[in-house]
Amino acid sequence: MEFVTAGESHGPCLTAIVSGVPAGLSISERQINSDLARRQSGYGRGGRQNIETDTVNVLSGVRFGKTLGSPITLQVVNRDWKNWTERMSVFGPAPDDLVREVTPRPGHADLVGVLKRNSDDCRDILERSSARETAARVAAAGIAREFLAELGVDVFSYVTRVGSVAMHEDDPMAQAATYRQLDIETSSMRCPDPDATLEMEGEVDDAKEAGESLGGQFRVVVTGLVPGLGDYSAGPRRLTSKLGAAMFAIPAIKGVEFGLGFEASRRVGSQVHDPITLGKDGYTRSSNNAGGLEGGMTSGQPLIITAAMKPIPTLTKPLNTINIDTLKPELASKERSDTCAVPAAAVVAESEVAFVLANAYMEMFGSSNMTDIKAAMDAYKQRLKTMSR
Ligand code: EPS
Repeated sequence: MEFVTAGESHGPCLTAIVSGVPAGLSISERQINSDLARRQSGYGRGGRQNIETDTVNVLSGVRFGKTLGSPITLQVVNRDWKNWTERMSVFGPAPDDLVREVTPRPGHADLVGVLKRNSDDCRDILERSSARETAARVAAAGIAREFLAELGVDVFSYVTRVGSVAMHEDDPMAQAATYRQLDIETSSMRCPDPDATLEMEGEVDDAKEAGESLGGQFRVVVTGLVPGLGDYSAGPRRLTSKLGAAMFAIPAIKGVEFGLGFEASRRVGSQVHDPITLGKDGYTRSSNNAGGLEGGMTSGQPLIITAAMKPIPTLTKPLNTINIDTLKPELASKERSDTCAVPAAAVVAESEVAFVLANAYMEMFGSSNMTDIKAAMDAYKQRLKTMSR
């Protein structure tokens, strides 16, 4: 399963084409729309989210609610486009009164992008490097999520840190899969701890007041996985490498940890590795410090990935930059932006992870149609049962 997205932040729409989807998978617009709404949520988002109510139009590849096995086209219309028709016109000369973006924002793709593309307008770059594009990814991954749901796999995320405020967890690897999704989704920061949520909101208020932006950390948790997805036999086939690449494909992600992550490097072996035991359903572990990955494969325990997001580069109290026209020092441009988008980034990360896992399932159990895939998975599960009896 592959996807490609297209579309500028203030163009007419965002589009995603998802290919390689098995036939016979039930798709619901409602489910994709609820993921799109979650991506728009979070305390600290900017004015754009008041303009947009992202919803998906499914334009190909689905008939009577089920996938055909042909490419699926998904469209998310940009409601803000109506305010940008002249500045973002597809054809015709640029308007005489066009104001070019000439003060690149440190931390964004603006400067390196204009150098690379030989452009005199940072807007040529920022329209695509904007995290608005992630709406298309979330829509695309809606297909992967439906696929995983049919195989009994659930993907969720929660925010653990915003700036200097961290949610307290005694043993994150033991707790991560136990949070109630209702508690996460009803928190304005998508954090299951109500006290931490309030503190995070305060942190956002202070940052906004100071013209600052904030990053943070979140975890993606996946339950219901079969053991053995991925491979140990070659580096690029390790699920860890694929998941790592997918996480770093999200704008602003600066660090990714699997399971205990960096903490594992500080402990002795016996305090890291998860003892193997036999439970009623076969082999299991008495802890999950590995975060569900061993030897580049799923262990059958919940997959737990933690990621760190840097603060958004657009500041209302901007940093110094150089005007690319005059080559004189100036303050960076003040694009409308978010103070904090960590809760949204966590939803995007769910999407990236879902795509990787959907592919890992198809690699193992086939890709033509859901009936055959489920039969292959059931046979595999049956064999695992007999191996632990
Ligand atoms: C975003 C839409 C954008 C930004 C944000 C993400 O809207 P606009 O640029 O029209 O205000 O709010 O983009 C960035 C954080 C960024 O760095 O580019 C969205 O829909 O997620």
